[in-house]
Amino acid sequence: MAAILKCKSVIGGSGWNSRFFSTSKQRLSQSYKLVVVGGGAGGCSVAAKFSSLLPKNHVAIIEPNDTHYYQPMWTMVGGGMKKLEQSGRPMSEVLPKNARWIKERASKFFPKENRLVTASGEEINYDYLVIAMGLQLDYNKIKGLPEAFNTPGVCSNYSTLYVGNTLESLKNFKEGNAIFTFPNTPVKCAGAPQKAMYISEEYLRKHNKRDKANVMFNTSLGAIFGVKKYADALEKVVKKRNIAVNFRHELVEVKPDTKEAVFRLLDDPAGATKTFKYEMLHVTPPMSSPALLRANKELTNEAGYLEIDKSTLQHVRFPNIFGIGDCTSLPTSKTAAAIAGQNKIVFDNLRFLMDGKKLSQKYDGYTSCPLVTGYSKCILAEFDYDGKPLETLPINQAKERMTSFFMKKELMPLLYWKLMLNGWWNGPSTIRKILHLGTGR
Ligand code: FAD
Ligand code: UQ1
Repeated sequence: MAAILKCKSVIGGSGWNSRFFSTSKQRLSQSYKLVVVGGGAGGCSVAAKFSSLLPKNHVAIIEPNDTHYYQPMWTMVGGGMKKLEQSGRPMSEVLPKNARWIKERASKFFPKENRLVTASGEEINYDYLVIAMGLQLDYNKIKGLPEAFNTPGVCSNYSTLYVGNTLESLKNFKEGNAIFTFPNTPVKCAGAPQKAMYISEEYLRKHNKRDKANVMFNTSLGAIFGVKKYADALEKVVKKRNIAVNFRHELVEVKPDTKEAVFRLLDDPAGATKTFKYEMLHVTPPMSSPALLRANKELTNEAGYLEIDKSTLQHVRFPNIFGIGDCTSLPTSKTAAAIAGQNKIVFDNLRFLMDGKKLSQKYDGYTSCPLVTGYSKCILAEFDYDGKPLETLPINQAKERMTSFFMKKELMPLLYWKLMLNGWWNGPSTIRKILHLGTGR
């Protein structure tokens, strides 16, 4: 009965979706010109662009969540500069009005048959598909988590559930190690683990607890940042602020009873571990491509990411599938800023494909990481696939600046909610070209 009612309500609409038909007594099948899986930063911005191009309800977005979060704000939430509520908006308000929202989880892809099935068993057919499913957080790969988040001092800016613990841990900090971790997997916003640390370090200084704190960055990586220009700047910051950096340390266990964190020493051939006492432990979890995507070997590369061409963003085996954002194989740092650089490429190339034209737009790997170094300063890293800085402003952005901090804290959220999610922000490349006129960058 529910199925029949649903069918009626959509038949009442116009356009593509009127090709609804029942494949069995229980199961409905829907068809769309374009289906977007995921209504996060990438899915929402691409769907907005196509919804203005195509007639009403020719685009469908599959997204199960009620709330859309502006995740970059969680760094500020952790430091008490913003409230968690400010980072979320109802999904119904951010998804394009011209598109149909299928409030479900996609559960299986059949790319050879141009269809997928949702968790409720509904079949969705498409002519074109954009996959924008983000990353999965794997807290449970660390022994003792997530349970230890219910104990003093354990926090994580990466989840709405635990970001509130960060300020709480700082307020309650008495004496001991404040440890900030970086996992042995790709992560979203690779700068965010150390942003949490710089803000916390300044908090402890401001509240006269710094001399009681031993601040340390225990990272699985072998360098503080992947791009030399910004790594050099950050090395000076940690030195100046007396922060210890322990490279090739991977968090493997949290023992809340004894307030100990166990790290695997990645360069030790025998796989030895080292245990640190903590008063505060900020965890950046291991992350992976969503399990459902990883399960489909036709769509993914060996590491489980959606395998797309790094220039055109078209799938390497299925020409009518494109990808955007964190769930893809693109060899660049996974950020919302990168998505701003990708969404016009996906839009143009997919539009060209629909019109039988050549895919001529090429993504250069642009990404950006506003490396907040405290409550008023920021290093604004911007770079491409080759790790070559691609700075928007005609100043040295590797320098800690209040202007960069203001952009990160106040301007970026506006840019995101007002422009990017409506499909009107394609990254700063045009601004950069104007500001760098004559310099060839
Ligand atoms: P997401 O925005 O995560 O969206 C994925 C969507 O897919 C979700 O809505 C999810 O519900 C949906 N989905 C998942 N599985 C399914 C399924 N089976 N069916 C249907 N839908 C599904 N970026 C910056 O540019 N600058 C920053 O300063 C910055 N700081 C950050 C700080 C933190 C603490 C964090 C966590 C992130 C930060 N980022 C920053 C990174 C940025 O938020 C992400 O790169 C960006 O949100 C990725 O967008 P996405 O669309 O790929 O994934
Ligand atoms: C950006 O475009 C963007 O997406 C909206 C972000 O995400 C929040 C960013 O953090 C940054 C830095 C950019 C890049 C934009 C400019 C103006 C440098």
